[in-house]
Amino acid sequence: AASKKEKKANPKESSVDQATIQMLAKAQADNVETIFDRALTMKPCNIGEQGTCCKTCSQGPCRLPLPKKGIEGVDTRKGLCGATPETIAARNFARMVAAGAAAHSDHGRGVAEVFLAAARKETEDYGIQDVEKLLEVAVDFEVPTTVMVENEAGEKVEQERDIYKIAEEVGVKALGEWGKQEGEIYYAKRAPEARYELWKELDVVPRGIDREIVEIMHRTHMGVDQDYHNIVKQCSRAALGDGWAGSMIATDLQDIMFGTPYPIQGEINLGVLKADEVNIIVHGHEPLLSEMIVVASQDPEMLAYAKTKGAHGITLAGMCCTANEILVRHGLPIAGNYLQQELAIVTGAVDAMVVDVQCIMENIANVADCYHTKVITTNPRAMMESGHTVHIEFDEHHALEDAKRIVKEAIDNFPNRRAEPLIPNVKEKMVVGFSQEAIKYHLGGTFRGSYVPLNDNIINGRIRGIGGVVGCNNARTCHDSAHLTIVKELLKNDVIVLTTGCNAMACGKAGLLTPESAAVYCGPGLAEVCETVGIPPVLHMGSCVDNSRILMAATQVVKAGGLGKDISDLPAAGSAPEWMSEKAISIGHYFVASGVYTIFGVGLPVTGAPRLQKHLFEELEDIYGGMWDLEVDPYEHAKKMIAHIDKKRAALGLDK
Ligand code: MSK
Repeated sequence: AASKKEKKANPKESSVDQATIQMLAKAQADNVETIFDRALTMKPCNIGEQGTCCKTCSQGPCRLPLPKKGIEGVDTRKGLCGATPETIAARNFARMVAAGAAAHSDHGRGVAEVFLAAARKETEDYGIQDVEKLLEVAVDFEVPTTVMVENEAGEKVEQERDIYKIAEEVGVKALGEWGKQEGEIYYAKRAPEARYELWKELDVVPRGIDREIVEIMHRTHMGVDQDYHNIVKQCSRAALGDGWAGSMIATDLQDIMFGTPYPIQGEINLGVLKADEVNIIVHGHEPLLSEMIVVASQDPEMLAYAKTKGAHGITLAGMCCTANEILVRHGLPIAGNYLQQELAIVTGAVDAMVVDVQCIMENIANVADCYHTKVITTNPRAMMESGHTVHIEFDEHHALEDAKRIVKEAIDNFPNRRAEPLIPNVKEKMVVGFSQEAIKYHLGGTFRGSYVPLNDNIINGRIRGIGGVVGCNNARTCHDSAHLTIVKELLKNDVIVLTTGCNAMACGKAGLLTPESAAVYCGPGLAEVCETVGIPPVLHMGSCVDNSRILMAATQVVKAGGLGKDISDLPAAGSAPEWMSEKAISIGHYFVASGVYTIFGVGLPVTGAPRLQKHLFEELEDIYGGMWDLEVDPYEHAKKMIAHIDKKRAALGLDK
C-alpha cells in the first residue's frame, strides 16, 4: 500500500483509456500504489537515458553525459579505460539487443521442445493442427515431405510421408538452430533474394541463434570490441537471428500446433471480467500453457466445480502477449495491455493471475496482497518472492493436468473475495487474427493480379503505404496516447497499419480493429479498400514474436512484384511509439537490418553518443536501406513515417 504522503498520478493525465482512468482512481482510493504513481516520484537518470553510463567493470560506473552546451570541437569524454561515449552507448545498445533476442528466442526454444515432444507423441496434450503449414515449413528446413516407394507392379511412385515423422525431423532441425555454430540459419533464405544476398555480402547472416547472442556478450565485455560500427554489425547478426529464426520459429511451430490465426471476433478491456464468475487472467507471452488453460477452463467438470463455490461460470481473459496468442486463435477476451496489469487486480474480481515470462511487473504481487488475487507463477525461469504467489510448474508431459490444477486454484479462491468487485463497464469489439496467410487470403489469392490485391492498390495509390506499428506501453508517457495518435494519423493518410503486441491492444480498445472504423478514420482510398474487402484498417497480427509475421508479409509483398526487389524498396515504415522492453530494441534492429525505416517514441539510449546516433539514424540507410529514428511528438512521428513512405513511392516511380 502507498503511504499517504506520496505523490499520486492524475488518472486523466496518465491514460486515454477510460477503464484505466477509472481503475487508477480506485487504486488511489484504496491506497494502493501503482506504476503510474511511482513514475511520478522516481525520475530516470539522465546519463542512463543518453546511453553513456558504463558499468561493464568495477572501475566505474563511468558516466559521460553530454555537456549542457553540447560538444564544442573534439569530444574528449572518456571512461577510465578510455572508452568513448560511442563505445559505451554501442555496448549498452548491443546488450539490449542480446537480452531482447534471448527473451524471444528462449520462448521459441521452449516451443520447439514442446513441438518435438508432440511430434514424438511423448505428450497427449499437443498435436499437429495445421498440416499445410507444417509441409511449407518442412520445405524451408529441407525436410522431405514425400518418399519414393515401389508399388505392387514394381514401379517407383511418390508417396506422402507420415506427418508425425516430418514433424519430428522439422522439430530436430528447428531446435538445432539455437546451437548451430557455423553456416546459416535456414530461414535466411525466406527473405527476398536481394536481401539475402545483401546480408551475405555484409557478412551478417546469423550462424546460430545462441551463438550471436553470446558473441554480443563477449564483445561488450570490458576491453573487447571498441569500434561501434563493428558492435552494431554484431547487433544485426543477433537481431536477425531473433526476427528470422527465434521468433519466426516460435510463430510457425505455434501455428502448426495450435492453428494458424484467421480473422475471428474478440472483445477487449477490463469490462470483459465478470463479477459473478471466476476470473482467470493469463499474463505474459507463451501460449504453451495458456492453450491448455483454455481447454481446462471449458471442461464441464471444472465448470461444475465452479458452481459449487457459488460462481456462475469461468471467464478466462488474457493480458499482454499471452492474451494476443489466445485471442488470435480462439477469440478469447483480452483484459488489457501492459500498463493495466496492476489495475486488473484492483477491480477485486481477478481470482487468479497466471503468469509465465516477460512483461510481468514485480509489483503485481504487492497489489495482489491488497486484494484476494492469487498470483500463480508457472515457469522455472520466472519465479516471484512471497506475497500471494503460488508456483505451479508447467510441464508439457502433463500440461492439461497442470492447467486443471491452476484453474482449480482460481475456483477455490473465488469465495475469498474481500469486497464487491468494481469492474469498469468498458469494453470494445474487434476483429483480429491477420496472419500473413489470412492477409494473403483477404487481399487477394496472390498479393497482385487478383481479387482486391494489395500491391495493385499500393501502386494505384488507394493505399499510400504500409505502417507496422507495434510495441509496449511506457509509464513515462500517457498510456496508449501516442499509439492511437500515430495510428489515426497514418489511417487518415491512407496508410494501412499492421500491428502486434500492446499497440494492437491499444487499437482494439479504441475501436480501430473493426471493419466499420475504416469509414470513420481512413482517407478515402484506404476506406474504399477496407470496405470492399470487409477488413479493419488496422490488422492485428498477434504477439511480440509475431512481428516475424510482418517480416513475412513484407516479403510476400516484394515477391508479388511491382514494388521493387527488396523490403527496403517498399513504401513502408515501422514504429514503436511507447516502447519500454529490451525486446523492442531487438525487434527494431531486425527491422532496420531487414531494410525498414524504424522510428521509436519515448527516447533511445544513444543520444549521448552523437557519432553512434548518426551511424544508426543515417549511415545504416546506405548499408541496409533501413535505419533508426526517434521522435517523441506523435504527430511529427507519423509525419516522418509518411515522408519515408512518399520517398519510397517516388523512388518506385509511383504517383507520376
Ligand atoms: S507485451 S514486450 S509490453 S508489446 Fe509483448 Fe506489450 Fe512490449 Fe510486453
